[in-house]
Amino acid sequence: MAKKISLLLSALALVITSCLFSANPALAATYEVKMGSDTGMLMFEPSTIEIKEGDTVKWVNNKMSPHNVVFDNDSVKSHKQLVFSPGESYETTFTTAGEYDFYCEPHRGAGMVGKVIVK
Ligand SMILES: [Cu+2]
Repeated sequence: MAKKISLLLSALALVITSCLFSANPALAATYEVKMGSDTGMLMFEPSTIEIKEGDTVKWVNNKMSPHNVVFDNDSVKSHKQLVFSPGESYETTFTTAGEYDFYCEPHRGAGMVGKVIVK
């Protein structure tokens, strides 16, 4: 009788353990970066963003347009076409870990630069 109970308990433990270890699939996320701060500063907000491989950065036009997003020597990630209206946006998905610097062409001299860190 005792043996039967212990067998039942170990079976139960196995079921619980397998439930705990069935990990959720990692869902890709989208992170927003404002182009122009809420206070009207010529900057990306946040200027540095840390994401994971497969995640997407969405740049949303906010204030002080026109803006664009340029990654040096990378026409795939860049969005050179200027945005003028609030709410206009660009998206880039990052599939490879690394650090990616970008800037806004009209306002680079004013310090409107940013960085995407992909882990
Ligand atoms: Cu700009």
